[in-house]
Amino acid sequence: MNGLPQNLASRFEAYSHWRMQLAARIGSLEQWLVTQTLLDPQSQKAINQVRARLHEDKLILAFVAEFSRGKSELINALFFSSYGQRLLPSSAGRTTMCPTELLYNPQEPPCLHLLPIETRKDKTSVADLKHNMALWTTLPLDLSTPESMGQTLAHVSQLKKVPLDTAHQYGFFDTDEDASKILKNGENEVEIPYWRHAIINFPHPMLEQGLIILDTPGLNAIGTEPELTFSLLPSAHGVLYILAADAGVTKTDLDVWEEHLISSDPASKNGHIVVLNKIDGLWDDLKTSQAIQAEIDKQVLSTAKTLNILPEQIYPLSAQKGLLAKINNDQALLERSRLPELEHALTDRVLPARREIVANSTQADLTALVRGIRDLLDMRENGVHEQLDQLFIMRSKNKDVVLRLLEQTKEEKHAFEQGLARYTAMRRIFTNHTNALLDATDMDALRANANRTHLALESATQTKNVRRAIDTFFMTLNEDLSEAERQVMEIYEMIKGMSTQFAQEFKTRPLTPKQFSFDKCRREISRLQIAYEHRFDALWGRTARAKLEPMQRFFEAIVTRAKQVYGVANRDVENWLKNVMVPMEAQIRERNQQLHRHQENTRQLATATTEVEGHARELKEKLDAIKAQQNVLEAHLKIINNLLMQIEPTAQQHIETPAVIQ
Ligand SMILES: Nc1nc2c(ncn2[C@@H]2O[C@H](COP(=O)(O)OP(=O)(O)OP(=O)(O)O)[C@@H](O)[C@H]2O)c(=O)[nH]1
Ligand SMILES: [Mg+2]
Repeated sequence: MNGLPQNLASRFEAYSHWRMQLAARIGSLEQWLVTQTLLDPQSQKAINQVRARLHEDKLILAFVAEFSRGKSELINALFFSSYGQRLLPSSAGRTTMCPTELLYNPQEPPCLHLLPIETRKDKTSVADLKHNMALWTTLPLDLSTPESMGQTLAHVSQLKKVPLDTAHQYGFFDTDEDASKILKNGENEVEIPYWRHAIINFPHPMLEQGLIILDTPGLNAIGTEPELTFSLLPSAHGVLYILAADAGVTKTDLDVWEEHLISSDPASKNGHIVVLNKIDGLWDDLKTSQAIQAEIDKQVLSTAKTLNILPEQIYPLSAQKGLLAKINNDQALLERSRLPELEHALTDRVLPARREIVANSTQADLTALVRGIRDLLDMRENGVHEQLDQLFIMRSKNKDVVLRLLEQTKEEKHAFEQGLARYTAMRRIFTNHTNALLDATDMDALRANANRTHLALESATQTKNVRRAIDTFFMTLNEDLSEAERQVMEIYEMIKGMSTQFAQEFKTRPLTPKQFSFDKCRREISRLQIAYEHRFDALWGRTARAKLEPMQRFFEAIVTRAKQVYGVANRDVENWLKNVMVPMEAQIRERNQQLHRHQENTRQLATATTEVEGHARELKEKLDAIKAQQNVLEAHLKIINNLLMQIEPTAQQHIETPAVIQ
């Protein structure tokens, strides 16, 4: 046993294995499509992206709580017990001083990246600073002994003393109330965290497979970065909220819960996992195990009532005893710690939810791509049938009939060229809409909106003006999104109209263009707005006078998140624009080639009627080849679909490859 929760580790491994298998299967479909020249460059790019996304998929688990509830201890117990000691520092009082991400990037040696607290002086977000690693201090991580690793990781607890003014500049002790509490002995210096953010690059089996763990400092810590609330926590796939049985649910615990967990999205409250840690404090040798159990049950019920959640969402356990049990391989203590119950919850809830999202998005992307290829093959099949019909008529060797056919193909070609001219005109209109669409949601629009808000903030002296400025920022975002949605609708209707007309004129199957929606982006923006309102009330609800520096920092965190959401929406909309015309263009190309072939054939046959039989044979062979391609395509898709629908993948599972594609 390597100290990992076996069930969680093996299911996580199975999940990565499933992703890799899916990516490999999509890879062989791609290869085959290339050899059959059925893949245009744009579709090849799209299929590549699907594969890349499967490879790069991450699962982010965040641990959130007031200080000293045992977040770091729980992470150690869940993932790092094989090191025989605490890897992440965990001790009484405040310990983790900056948000700490644990991940693995194989492009770098194991190390600890630390972002100096001084970077909080300007408004650049941690997300942006991740692109400028020169500003970070990087320490190598010596994996040979747990002691040296522990020593390096102890940096996340480092503090430094600075004058109060300096602390203000970094966003600490913003309210007068905070400052007076800290400077009680007439000192002028205050202690603040040494680092702003830490990233531990560590080759651990689950991190290697794409798990990212986010350990946070006691979230009620004065001067918490708003970025944590607005960007880091909303992007986590699972959030564990930790309480301690010895402390109960204190006022500050509730503050953390309300500000950081339920405020971001009231509906997601049901997805959170709540841990009631330190139940070993209730273990009393003078009490029966039933009495202890009854005491734990009572605490769970009252916690559920306070948080307004179901008691089943709460996992009472002892992280410390769980860690100890794993280190000493003590099965009885491990069971008593009830840590395995939480491991099961992570396995049964967080992993399947993530898998379903990945499966659905992969399916959606593939469906659009495959529809185009199926249509292309159908068109080819119909084209050959048409030619065979013609040949049948030719068999009569009637000169008049042949001449009429020649005339007919000429007319068809003419009609097609006229259709093409209409298509070119439509492309121009498409470009205009595209520009309007991109203008509405591009980063420049967002930046301009943010700059206007910053200016408004600078001249706002009262809290209500600050609120108005930020409200206007959100209103503009929503208006821009509405405009973008209108443009998307216009583009969609235009392409749909065109393809219906095309299908009627050329007797092809009408294409249904892929739809695009900004719903996800809208949902994220509205989540951000809810989080802003909640946090705003908590931070400035009590004072009438707004303070510029913290306000700007607060607003900048909102902008950072909005930029991330826009970044994803822009990427998606650009992909959609690139791909939405592809099936229709493929149809046009195919029709053009078909007409050309028809004309050639009719002409040849008109002069050398004796070759009719040979030609019919050739066409039948072509038909067989197309049928074979259709079969192979469906066989590939069947495998991929089976994988996508697998509910419970295991690492060992083997998928049979049908004979047609071996
Ligand atoms: N008795 C008992 N103590 C625990 C348990 N889990 C953690 N502790 C102790 O509680 C103290 C705080 O634990 P940490 O893991 O540092 O808590 P944290 O939530 O990470 O705290 P910050 O990093 O300060 O935000 C440490 O002394 C731990 O040993 C537990 O299950 N039982
Ligand atoms: Mg900690």
